[in-house]
Amino acid sequence: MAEYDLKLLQKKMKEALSEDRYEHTIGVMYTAESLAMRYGVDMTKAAVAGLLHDCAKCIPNAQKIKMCKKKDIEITDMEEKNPSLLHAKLGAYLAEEVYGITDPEILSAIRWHTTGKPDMSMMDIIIYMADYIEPNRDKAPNLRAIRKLCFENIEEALYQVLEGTLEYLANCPDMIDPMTKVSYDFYKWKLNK
Ligand code: DGI
Ligand code: FE
Ligand code: FE
Repeated sequence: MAEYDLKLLQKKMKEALSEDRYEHTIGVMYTAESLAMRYGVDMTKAAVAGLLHDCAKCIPNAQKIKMCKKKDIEITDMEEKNPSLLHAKLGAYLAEEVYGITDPEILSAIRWHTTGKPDMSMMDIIIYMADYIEPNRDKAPNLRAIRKLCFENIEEALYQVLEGTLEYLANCPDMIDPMTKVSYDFYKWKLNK
């Protein structure tokens, strides 16, 4: 069983991220731990995934592209147009190669935290939702209700957030990442909507 030095990872994130992004990261870490308590998943792994989920966020976009090309990480057309989307897959790569994380559950949660994907694991869902509801967030609509719902029925909360993301992007449909849409379609089907 891998041991994680959470304090050391925190220190590394403080160096890698802007002040605001670091505050957000700590919020996601604690929120993910709370959701892990509620849903019976490994709290330490949730904390590590929360801490590292945005580890590539503050790399300038041009450099994100360069790094992906150098490391043979696939860049989709959508990511080419909107390179900030790359921070999820580049983050999973850095979590493994730079921060030494080998656990597939943690790496998957980082990889899919921006678009989601169909049939996410509970760890994936927890990081996706903790990112959305952590205490420093204040812009999303309906946050009060979504926060409460996360602790009652997290798949329903996930569905509502995916729906809201698509609604938000509805006036610029070519900005919608295909993965966001297939995630939404999957949960719409799964929850009989
Ligand atoms: O990195 P964070 O800001 O903490 O949060 P995040 O990783 O969820 O990324 C946030 C941005 O990603 C937010 O502005 C919404 C955007 N996003 C999510 N799905 C899509 C998307 N942007 C586009 N263009 N298309 C999507 O499908
Ligand atoms: Fe992110
Ligand atoms: Fe985030």
